[in-house]
Amino acid sequence: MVLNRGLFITFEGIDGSGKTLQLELLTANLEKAGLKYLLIREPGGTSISEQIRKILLDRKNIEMSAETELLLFAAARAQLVKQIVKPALAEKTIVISDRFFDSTTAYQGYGREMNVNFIQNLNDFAIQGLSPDLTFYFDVSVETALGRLKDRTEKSDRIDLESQNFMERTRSGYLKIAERNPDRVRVIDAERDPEEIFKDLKLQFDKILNLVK
Ligand code: Z5A
Repeated sequence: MVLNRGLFITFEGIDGSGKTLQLELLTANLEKAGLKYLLIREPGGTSISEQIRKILLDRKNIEMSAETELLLFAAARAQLVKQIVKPALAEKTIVISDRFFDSTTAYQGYGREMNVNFIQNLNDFAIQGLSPDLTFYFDVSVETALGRLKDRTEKSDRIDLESQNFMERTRSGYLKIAERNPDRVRVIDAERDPEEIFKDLKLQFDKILNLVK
């Protein structure tokens, strides 16, 4: 694969899947190897998108409608893509994002049971022709995820307060996304120990780095 721009990699999974821990392990590894990368998270990553993040995750905003939530995630992403991701990729940077458009399809589309086709069109509008080169989806059962999160109740945000059924629908949404995008989405069994998961992730990541070198 020869890319005339940098590499865009996204990490996805339900809350408690351990993707953030894996991101930390991966970026520590990239630093050791002296590779330049840009780490971003969604929603967020620009001043405007971080302001939107606060509104989205604030537990006080319980009255937020599903439509408002969807549009705010899309708005935060549109700003991030235009202001940060596209310029970084044009400079051949490796951009790694903790969540991207699959989160909207999985959480708002499948979790909230909104129209998935409409959401995909909205995602397309927000990303202006950009798509990740590779997505790592960390798959865990809802029971495992909840077990990992049980000590985190005080830090819970508005979306963390959703029901177990919502999490089940979101997880099965992710599995559908992976099935429909086999070239882009790699499913990682995230039920294992962090070290074992990382070995798997690193192997796959190194392969893609070698391909674009
Ligand atoms: N959201 C949305 O609805 N629509 C969208 O379009 C977008 C997002 C972009 C953002 O929250 C929320 O917005 C998120 C989805 C929604 N809500 N939910 N729910 P965030 O950015 O604050 O957080 P997050 O991305 O959901 O998750 P996180 O806090 O970064 O957690 P994580 O990545 O799932 O896992 P972790 O922090 O790496 O691990 C969780 C715990 O498990 C921690 O104590 C670890 O030490 C432990 N852990 C990790 N791996 C393991 C293994 N392998 N074994 C045992 N224990 C482990």
